[in-house]
Amino acid sequence: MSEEQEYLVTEPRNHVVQFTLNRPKALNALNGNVVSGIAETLNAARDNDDVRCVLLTGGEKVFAAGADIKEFPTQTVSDILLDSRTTHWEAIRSFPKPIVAAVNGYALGGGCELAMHADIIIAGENATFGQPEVNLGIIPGAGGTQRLTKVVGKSLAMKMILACEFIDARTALDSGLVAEVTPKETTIERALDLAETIASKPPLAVRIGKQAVLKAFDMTLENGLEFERRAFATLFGTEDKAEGVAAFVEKRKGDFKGR
Ligand code: DAK
Repeated sequence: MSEEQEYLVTEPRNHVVQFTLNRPKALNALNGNVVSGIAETLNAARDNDDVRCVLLTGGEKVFAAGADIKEFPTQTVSDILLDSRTTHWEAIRSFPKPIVAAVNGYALGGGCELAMHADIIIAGENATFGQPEVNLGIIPGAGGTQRLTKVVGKSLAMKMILACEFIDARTALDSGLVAEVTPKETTIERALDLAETIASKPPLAVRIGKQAVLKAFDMTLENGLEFERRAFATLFGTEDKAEGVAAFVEKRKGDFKGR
């Protein structure tokens, strides 16, 4: 991986695109180029039927130490309000296919927020999560106050956001922020295996399953259950459902087309 490339996009497994942050000297700080690179990659992956799952990682040492603070001194209120990064974050938020994050080392500020945009986080034993923006006189700006609180609860979120205390991988696991903790050497491999497994499933069911789970965050239980009922019924009309059921009955592996 060349030092000049601030990120790398690869296709390490069938139907899986991997986005690797690559600014190790700046602890993978998310500058404008990288944030727009993530959005562009996801927009392309969204429109490519061959892509069924995305893996986000920063490698074995660090995920991302937040937005690039060195871009902050010249930024004004209107710069931030009109910042194209808001559109880029929206592209990440609304990406309809599954995202798995492999997090080693620091995931701070925008880095923690980026990880929380993933649907599943696999953390290395060396992972450290935090939202230290208050140290800079600001607050999290890419959903951290909302998503972290919904995932880990009020008290821990307040401790992380107001006192800027970091949490380690085990605490992240105990609080539900991450799905698994692995040795740092195997985090990416485990996340890739998971991404490949997801990519082998019926794509429409996976996509609608993601949508339905996310509804739990912003709908009442009643509305969420109604969404689920309708989505469940809709999937009964798909070719993938016919193939999945036939494959089960015939004791073979399903061949899913996403239709
Ligand atoms: N930005 C730029 N450079 C960074 C950086 C960052 N966030 N974090 C680290 N670096 C750089 C350091 O400046 C240093 O560079 P050199 O001095 O060698 O040139 C190099 O990475 C190594 O860092 P340290 O020497 O500090 O390494 P340590 O091991 O001593 O400390 C640390 C590691 C992660 C604890 C420390 O670097 C640190 O506290 N970093 C800052 C963490 C932070 O405050 N993160 C939050 C940033 S604010 C937006 C949405 C969201 C956001 C912004 C806009 N919109 C929708 C518009 C998000 C905001 C943020 O994330």
